Amino acid sequence: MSVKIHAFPASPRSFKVLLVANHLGGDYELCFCDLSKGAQKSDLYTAVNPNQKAPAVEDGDFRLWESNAIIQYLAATMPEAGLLPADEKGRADVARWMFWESTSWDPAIATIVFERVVKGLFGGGGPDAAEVEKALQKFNRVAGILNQHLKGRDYLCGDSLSLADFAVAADLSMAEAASLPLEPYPEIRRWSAQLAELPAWKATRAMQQTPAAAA
Ligand SMILES: N[C@@H](CCC(=O)N[C@@H](CS)C(=O)NCC(=O)O)C(=O)O
Repeated sequence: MSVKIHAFPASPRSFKVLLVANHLGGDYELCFCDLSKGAQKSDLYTAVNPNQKAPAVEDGDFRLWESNAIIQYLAATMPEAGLLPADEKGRADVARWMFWESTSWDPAIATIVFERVVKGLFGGGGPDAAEVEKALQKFNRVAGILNQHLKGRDYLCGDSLSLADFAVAADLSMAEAASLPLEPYPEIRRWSAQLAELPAWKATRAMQQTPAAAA
């Protein structure tokens, strides 16, 4: 793997891509996309990702955006890491949780993170209580599903770590900062604590703390 990863390590979607890249141990070049300075809106970056959002990847002249598509691509370049099951049903199971992440889990958490953390950091004012309340209701609905699924399981899919664990757990990288209400979900707390012990998680966390230094 030798790709350019455009990312803002503090944000959960960028965290997800860097986490997988770090786990795969590949050599990549981090291109710091400073969302706090509007770097995602530059002409140069817009040519890479017309959505003007991070993350994005360049592998030669191949450009890819959408964090789940990116991690799928990275994992596919290193099948020996075993993050994508070899069998159809196993792969479908991983895909199911990744789609669930982008349609249910990420939107609920992203709103809470935006209202409680991002707005404050980027000078957008205080949290909108009604938005937070709506997002918390969504969060509790989907967190209940995840918590139930994790009962008796170490990983989301099968008996080993997969891309699904990384995709879903990455959204919790801001759990503390955004005061996500995880107390009623012991299985989620157990599972995410286990992922947080991975060397790749620790390495990515360190990049989050000093994003500019890592760039
Ligand atoms: N579905 C996209 C979401 C990307 C996204 O919304 N990124 C946010 C940061 S986490 C962003 O770049 N926001 C900047 C903006 O909207 O101006 C993915 O998973 O890659």
